[in-house]
Amino acid sequence: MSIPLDSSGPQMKDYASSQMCTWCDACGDYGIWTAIKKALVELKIHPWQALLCFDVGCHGNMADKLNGYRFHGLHGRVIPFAAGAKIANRTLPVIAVGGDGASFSEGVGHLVHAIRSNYPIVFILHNNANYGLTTGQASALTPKGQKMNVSPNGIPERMLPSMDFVFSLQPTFVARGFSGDIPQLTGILKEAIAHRGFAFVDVLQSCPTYNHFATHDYLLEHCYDVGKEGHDAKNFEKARQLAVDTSQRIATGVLYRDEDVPDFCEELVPRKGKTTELIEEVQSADITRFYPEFI
Ligand SMILES: Cc1ncc(C[n+]2csc(CCOP(=O)(O)OP(=O)(O)O)c2C)c(N)n1
Repeated sequence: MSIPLDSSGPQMKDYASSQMCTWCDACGDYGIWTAIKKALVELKIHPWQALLCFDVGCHGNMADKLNGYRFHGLHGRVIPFAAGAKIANRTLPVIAVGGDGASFSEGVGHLVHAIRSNYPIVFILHNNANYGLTTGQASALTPKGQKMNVSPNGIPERMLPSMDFVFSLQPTFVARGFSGDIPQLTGILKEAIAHRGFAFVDVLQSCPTYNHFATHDYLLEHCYDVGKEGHDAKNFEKARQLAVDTSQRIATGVLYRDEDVPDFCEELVPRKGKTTELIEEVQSADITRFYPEFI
């Protein structure tokens, strides 16, 4: 993908917004918010050179907490918005941000097709294992038996095995980060932005108000960096195993990457050889002659 570079580069303050953050004290959203800005700054991408798309939820409230081109859509629908924008203008890095509720329930179909289509966008999953904004209901990623606000007897359903599910769809980039490790997450996001196709980044985040099972301290104790243990991110089976087995330790870092698969835009025959982008080809057309047919 082509990332517009500017040797002068932005600074963190260029991404600052005048809106106050409203997340709870110690929410993992602060760490993810910081890592997104740091990754863009370190890649020398100015706020006007990227598009950030947000789902609805606590994470989605980031939409006005940073400066730049941002789109705040409907619950569960961030991926189609982001993919559409990317298809219209392939020169633009596009980052979509969604919660685990939105992404593995309301919008799970979009995630399936984004991976299958290999849309060249980054998808950051704010994985707090619950529906945060609506006050702590269970999501598909809440463990079975866990007591939640409106489930005092514990969750009756099995947890959706999200990573196994993602790997079953033949992804081209899968990473996992932790909201408490901002330097590592910044590096992961930089690699995701540079990836050729769809980059799935699962970020385990603390939710001190509603998630009392995978707390910041628990994640801090269990997460380790696979990059420091010599993991080969080309090894699909090993990556899948590392992603799925979190019983003893939780593998973080870039787990899997395949840069040899063409992305969705590269596969579009009508776009082959075009030097323009779709947004440059928009023309006004006179459709008044069709009115009588529909009135
Ligand atoms: C289609 C639809 N269903 C439900 C809602 C209500 N709703 C808004 S935010 C939210 C919870 C979001 O949870 P998640 O996606 O996990 O994000 P988080 O708040 O945890 O960051 C829900 C259920 C909605 N706005 N639209």
